[in-house]
Amino acid sequence: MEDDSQLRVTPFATHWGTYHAEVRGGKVVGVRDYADDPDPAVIGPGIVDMVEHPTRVGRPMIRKGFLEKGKDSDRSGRGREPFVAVPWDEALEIASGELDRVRKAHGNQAIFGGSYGWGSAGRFHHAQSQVHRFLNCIGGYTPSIDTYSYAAVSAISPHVVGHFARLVLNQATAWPHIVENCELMVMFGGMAIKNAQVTSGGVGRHTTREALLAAKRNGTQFVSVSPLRSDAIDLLDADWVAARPNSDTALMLALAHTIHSEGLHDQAFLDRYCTGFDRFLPYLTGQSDGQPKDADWAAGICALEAEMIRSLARRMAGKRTMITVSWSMQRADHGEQPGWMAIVLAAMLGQIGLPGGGFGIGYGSENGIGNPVLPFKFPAVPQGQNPIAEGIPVARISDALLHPGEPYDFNGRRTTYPDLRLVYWVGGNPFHHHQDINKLVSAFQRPETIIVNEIWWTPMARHADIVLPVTTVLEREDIAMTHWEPLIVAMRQAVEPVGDARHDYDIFSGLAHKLGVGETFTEGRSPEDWLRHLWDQARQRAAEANFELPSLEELRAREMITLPDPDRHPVLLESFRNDPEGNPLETPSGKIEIFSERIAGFDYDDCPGHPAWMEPYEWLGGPDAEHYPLHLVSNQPRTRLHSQFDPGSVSRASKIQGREPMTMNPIDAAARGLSEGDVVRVFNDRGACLAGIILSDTVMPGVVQLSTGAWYDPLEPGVVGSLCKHGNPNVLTRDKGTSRLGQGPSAHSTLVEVEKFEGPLPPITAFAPPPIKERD
Ligand SMILES: Nc1nc2c(c(=O)[nH]1)N[C@H]1C(S)=C(S)[C@@H](COP(=O)(O)OP(=O)(O)OC[C@H]3O[C@@H](n4cnc5c(=O)[nH]c(N)nc54)[C@H](O)[C@@H]3O)O[C@H]1N2
Ligand SMILES: Nc1nc2c(c(=O)[nH]1)N[C@H]1C(S)=C(S)[C@@H](COP(=O)(O)OP(=O)(O)OC[C@H]3O[C@@H](n4cnc5c(=O)[nH]c(N)nc54)[C@H](O)[C@@H]3O)O[C@H]1N2
Ligand SMILES: [Mo]
Repeated sequence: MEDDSQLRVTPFATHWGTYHAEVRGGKVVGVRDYADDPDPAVIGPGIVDMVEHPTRVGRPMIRKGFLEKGKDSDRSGRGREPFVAVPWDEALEIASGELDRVRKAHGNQAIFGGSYGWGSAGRFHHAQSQVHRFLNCIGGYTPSIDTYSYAAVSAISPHVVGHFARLVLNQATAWPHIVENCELMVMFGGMAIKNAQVTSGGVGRHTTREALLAAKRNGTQFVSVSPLRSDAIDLLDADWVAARPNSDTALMLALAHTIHSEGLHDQAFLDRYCTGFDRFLPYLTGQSDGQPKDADWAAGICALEAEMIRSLARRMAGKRTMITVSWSMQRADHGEQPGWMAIVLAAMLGQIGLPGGGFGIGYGSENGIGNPVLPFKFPAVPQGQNPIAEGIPVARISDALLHPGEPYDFNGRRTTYPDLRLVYWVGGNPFHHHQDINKLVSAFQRPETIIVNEIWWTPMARHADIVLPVTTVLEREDIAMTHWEPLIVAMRQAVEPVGDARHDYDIFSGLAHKLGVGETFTEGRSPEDWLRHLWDQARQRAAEANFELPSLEELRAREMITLPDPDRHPVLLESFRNDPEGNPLETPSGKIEIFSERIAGFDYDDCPGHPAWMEPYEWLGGPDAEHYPLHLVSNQPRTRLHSQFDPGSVSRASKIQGREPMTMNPIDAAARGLSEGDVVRVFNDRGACLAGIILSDTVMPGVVQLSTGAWYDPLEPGVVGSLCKHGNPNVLTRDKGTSRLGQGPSAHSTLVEVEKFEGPLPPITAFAPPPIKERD
């Protein structure tokens, strides 16, 4: 018998790192960082007190009004009414009954299963795969298209250079080439090391910091264009270009203008590898609209010195230059433009396809970008076929719920929103991630039924009708394997499931059985059978690419294995450069499209046929700045992944009087009589939240920085427009697509005002469970 008081350590993986859980007496008491990790994430220990946290859902729960009246309940009770605990079988009976009712009465397209979100690492218990597979087994669902991470740039990328994930991300020039060859790295959006804590699917060694420092030692110079000095680590000695937020496209145009007007561009590269420079040039020079896009013009837009812009352009033309663009930049109004313009600028420098030159989109946004990608794909849980072809752009969820049947444009198509009656959300938290939460609250009062599988009482769970409790990674067996990282981890169960929590797989098996498709969903496999099945496939695929993977037994015995470095480290577009006719791009012309006939053919005023500067709907250079003079940077949090573990120790330690910290420049604070540690009200016409003040000159004047992820905590639950007591910036952001082309989220175009919060501070309630009633 195992001695219960002994310390056990078991391996597991998360999106932010690889760990051993320390377990004593059946409880998780600590985590140890992966020994070979040179730069472990700060996020790690946040998991320890979350396993048995009071916010664990624990038992299946139904909103009181829904339990009584089902689809005819008062839907404004969501987020407000108490929940009632019910036995598993009853919960599954009610949930499967609703799925069946909706698909029969309204068709499967009335079920929204897009269910965006990151869930947890692990190949089998992958929340999105599980929900999609299940819904496909019962006839399909309305899916969502693209990601919150990079919807705008991934929509435009195939028109101008090629598939975003397959080409721009997977073939990103690997760090060793940058270290060896890059002389100047110009980083639009900086390269926030806080974000490189994370890779979707798991991280072994955190390599971004050491790669940057190796480049620095090798003589690379850095320029960081960002509202935050902290977006480049101090040791890089980067030149900080504090351009007005959202003005990057204008800055890039001006760099291009100087390069062209001084004859520093590579005409031979443009002729051989690109189309449409001649159609773009009249815009650049001002021949077509009377406004040269020169440094003097951009200086006014970006609030920078024209001479600085000119000298940066000359430096870029004189060196092996890598232009990088963070994903943040395209989560802004007209977010399609900066990525496209960066490609055009790099094409004018003529270094695309050379090691250490050209462009990259997403270095630092995740650790995996710039890692040599494995030359084979790991298997995933098969999702089956979805008979419902039409999906909605991922960030159009509120519009879809509020405007069924209404038309909208998306990437060259004009279609209508479906009539959604039931929402099934698994592994995501839209009350964290979606813009304009007040609009979302009213949107989520529309569907007849909302089902959520969740581990914790997140704001999404609190706004559901049926909440089914799920296990954490520490309560199940899995395998972490992703082509971004050479480390494969046998994730072992550390503790028994907490309360009545079940795996998503078991929940969907139960629902599938009730709906008569149990066998179709499970294929007769237990979770362990599925793991073996996936691992067998992984071994086979690896073997075909000449990588040898051990048996599952051996993997578990060794706990984790590191695959050898692939022979080839990619240089983005190298093969195209070497032989453009033999290796044409997947664009209509087979070349880099500086002017796109296809995009021009869509005839969108918010995304013309070549990259262009268009004012964002809201920015410091526009009229709204008169009332709301501060630009809000709602970037990714350092202390957590999105909203995950917000009630955990690491995130909580960062709060100020319990509120999410907001960093502002001392000049702006002084103008408002604010001091470090004050609680403020941050507001605009869309909403308001509280936040705690940190003063720092690492934030440029005119900008405030409030990370995403504080659990939405309305003063008046369920009420549209309520103050968020805690500091979720998405009560302030606008819910508008980047353009009709990408329809991506545009959170980074937001203006606010800040004032001292007077009066007694309302207590935080998001970190306690909602009211729960026992059955009468
Ligand atoms: N203002 C603003 N908003 C933003 C952004 C921004 O820059 N600014 N960024 C956007 C971006 S890029 C993204 S990717 C999104 C992220 O948005 P999300 O991915 O929705 O955020 P998470 O907090 O990671 O939500 C994951 C949820 O899954 C749950 N979960 C974890 N494991 C499991 C599991 O095994 N099963 C089930 N059923 N649930 C599980 C967690 O408890 C958590 O509630 O946010 C977006 N929102
Ligand atoms: N710790 C941690 N890491 C994460 C995540 C997390 O939640 N936590 N989430 C992961 C996910 S899902 C994603 S998609 C990536 C996102 O990666 P990014 O999109 O790169 O991340 P952000 O933190 O939103 O933004 C990076 C920086 O861009 C700057 N910025 C904002 N607006 C502008 C602008 O208009 N111009 C310029 N020049 N700069 C601007 C901000 O100062 C910000 O710090 O991060 C991943 N990494
Ligand atoms: Mo993301």
